Amino acid sequence: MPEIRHSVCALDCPDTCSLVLTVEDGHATRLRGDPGHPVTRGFLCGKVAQYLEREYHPQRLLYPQRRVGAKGAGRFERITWDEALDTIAGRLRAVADEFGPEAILPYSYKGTMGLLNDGGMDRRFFHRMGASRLDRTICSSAGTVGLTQALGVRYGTEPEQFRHAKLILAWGANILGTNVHLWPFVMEARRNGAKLYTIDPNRNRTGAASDKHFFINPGSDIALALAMMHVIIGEGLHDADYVERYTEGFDGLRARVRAWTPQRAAELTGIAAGEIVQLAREYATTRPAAIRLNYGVQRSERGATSVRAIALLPVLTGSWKDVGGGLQLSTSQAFHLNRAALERSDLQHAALGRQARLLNMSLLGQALTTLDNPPVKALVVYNSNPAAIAPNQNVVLGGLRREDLFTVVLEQFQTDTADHADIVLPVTTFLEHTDLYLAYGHYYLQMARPALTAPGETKSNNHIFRLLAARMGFDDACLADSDDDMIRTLLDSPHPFLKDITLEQLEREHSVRLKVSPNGAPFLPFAEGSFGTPDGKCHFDAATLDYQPPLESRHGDAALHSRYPLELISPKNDDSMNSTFGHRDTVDLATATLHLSAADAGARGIRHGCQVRVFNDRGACLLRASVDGRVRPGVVCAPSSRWAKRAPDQRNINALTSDRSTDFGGGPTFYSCLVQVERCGD
Ligand SMILES: Nc1nc2c(c(=O)[nH]1)N[C@H]1C(S)=C(S)[C@@H](COP(=O)(O)OP(=O)(O)OC[C@H]3O[C@@H](n4cnc5c(=O)[nH]c(N)nc54)[C@H](O)[C@@H]3O)O[C@H]1N2
Ligand SMILES: Nc1nc2c(c(=O)[nH]1)N[C@H]1C(S)=C(S)[C@@H](COP(=O)(O)OP(=O)(O)OC[C@H]3O[C@@H](n4cnc5c(=O)[nH]c(N)nc54)[C@H](O)[C@@H]3O)O[C@H]1N2
Ligand code: SF4
Ligand SMILES: [Mo]
Repeated sequence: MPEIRHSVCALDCPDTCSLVLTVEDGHATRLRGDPGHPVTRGFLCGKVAQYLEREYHPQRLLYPQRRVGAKGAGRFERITWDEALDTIAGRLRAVADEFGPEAILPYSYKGTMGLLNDGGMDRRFFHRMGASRLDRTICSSAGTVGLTQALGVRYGTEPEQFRHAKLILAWGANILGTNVHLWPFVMEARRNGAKLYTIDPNRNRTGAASDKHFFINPGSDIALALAMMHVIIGEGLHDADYVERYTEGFDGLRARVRAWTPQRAAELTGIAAGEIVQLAREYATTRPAAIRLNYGVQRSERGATSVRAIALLPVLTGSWKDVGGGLQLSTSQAFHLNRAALERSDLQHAALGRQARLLNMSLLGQALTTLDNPPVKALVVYNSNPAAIAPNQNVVLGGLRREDLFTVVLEQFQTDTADHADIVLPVTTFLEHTDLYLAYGHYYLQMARPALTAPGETKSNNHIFRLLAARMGFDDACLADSDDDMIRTLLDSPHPFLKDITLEQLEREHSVRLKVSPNGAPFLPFAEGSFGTPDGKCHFDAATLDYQPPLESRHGDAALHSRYPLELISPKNDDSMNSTFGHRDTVDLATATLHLSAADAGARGIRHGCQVRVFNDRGACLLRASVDGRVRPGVVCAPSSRWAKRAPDQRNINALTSDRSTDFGGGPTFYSCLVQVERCGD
């Protein structure tokens, strides 16, 4: 008899879907979205609708392995768990003895969003050891700072309320590609007369499906936001009462934006002045107006300030008062789980007598090749594929190929990074282990139990770090906590949003709405101010709100731009998840593509479908040209990220991207990247 089991999609996606699995004789035969979940609403994105292909793929890693070929060559032999754990514990101990424990670096990101397997026993283990700490900046740290500077806290409009909007701005947000469960709410709003506008250098599927698409030059969003404020304040369209009650620094803002005329912004953004005026007026006078801001804008050199400037718009117009107004970048900070007790950073003090050093993950290449006192001698990678996704890939690969670096990789598949490991450990998928899930695109907390048996000798991250702790001889009781102990620890929080939510309730109901508002009423976080600042007000702080074009842009370093005249962006591919699913041929094809304008193609003798070489001073990679109107002249776009090893030159787009940091937050500037393109085949 088929059995129905529940799970939660653990991929790094705002939607965090509730899943329903049909299981027959222990084998999953069907995976679908939970029809009862208010955001999942019974459907899945294309990539996870086919997740069973990945779950049962013949290339799944099932046993521990030891490298027998050169680093990067991908030749391994099977070993036992005992051998693997003994080797790792022995090498880590030797490194700590000779160079100090900070010579050991954990490297992880969001292969899973499950709180235990993302940052549970691993954190306790590395803190107990006194290893270097990793600053997890690769994705959203610039936006995190920008949003916090604006609102004091990182949450916003509920996805369910977008259905009430009359104007929706998708600002650097590919809703259909990266946040598809918002789309039904957008469509419901449109059926009721709402307009959807997209602001993006790349006319992707969402742009093509919108009422109006504004092609904006990469990294110039601050100029657009400031000019919109110029119009809104200049024409008296702001909400004077809201501004008076709940903000500080309006006079400074008024003075600051006076110089930001639409004409000035038009030159920088590439959007005509008349269009900017029209957009500002429409945004300020249509109620409710909701902004879906996503992380695209903050992967540029002024990324944090871009987010901050945009997040001030609904404050200026008082849009936070409206059901269906406001802005969403993330909802994650509403989940006030007890992360401190989960991670136990206090354990560092026992090991080192102080906090361990903090290394920026976006500068991995530099950390592996130039760092001293101590150098990084051991690297433990899990939930991430840095050889494919980290910027400045040639430097990263140089580091990963160091003969004196001991590298452990916990993986489901033999990725580019796993090819560089000394030891590879096979791990479970989210369908096979217990975990607790917050979300960054809605307000439901969810828990999942294993729905399927772990295949081969796979184990969860959380369990592997428990085993490693024992092998190292660490006997702190918290290093032996069970998964359930750790979930209870997370739920042990005094915050009212989590009031009375228990493991037992989550077990029963799978998904529980945070107590953000009574009886499911719309959550209006800033309707009456209540910003997350010390005085509860939003501070415009205009003295620090200004715009300089990115160095790597058409208005930046003129000498560089004359050699590399094209602005490269490498946004997310619709049907994959960063480098996850890189084993699929369809994904490889889509992420081996460079979109360019007919003018830029024609000037270089490039025809649709021919091979091109993209290059700059950091490196080069080979892609297939697509001449298709997705970008304007001067911009090229390569959906990311393929497995580099599948490329003819073993490189992907990150061979081009820069590891220069954003204005705040230490984020990478993937989308501030100047390149040249040449034809190199048919
Ligand atoms: N299908 C799919 N879904 C995903 C992912 C994936 O790889 N594939 N990745 C997940 C992850 S890790 C994340 S962080 C989220 C990210 O989700 P998003 O932030 O939506 O994704 P991005 O592709 O980074 O950027 C969104 C849009 O910003 C545009 N953009 C780039 N530069 C600029 C700019 O300077 N200004 C403006 N206005 N727009 C710009 C891009 O062209 C893109 O269309 O998605 C998650 N979901
Ligand atoms: N050029 C360019 N580069 C980018 C971006 C871009 O837009 N353009 N986006 C950046 C962003 S926003 C992000 S978030 C990063 C994403 O970079 P990563 O976080 O490295 O994401 P993935 O490439 O999806 O790799 C995740 C890996 O974790 C593995 N995994 C899944 N579940 C588990 C588990 O339970 N345990 C273990 N041990 N492994 C597991 C998967 O098999 C997969 O290989 O990429 C960044 N890189
Ligand atoms: S990747 Fe996102 S949209 Fe797709 S199933 Fe997972 S949570 Fe849902
Ligand atoms: Mo991300």
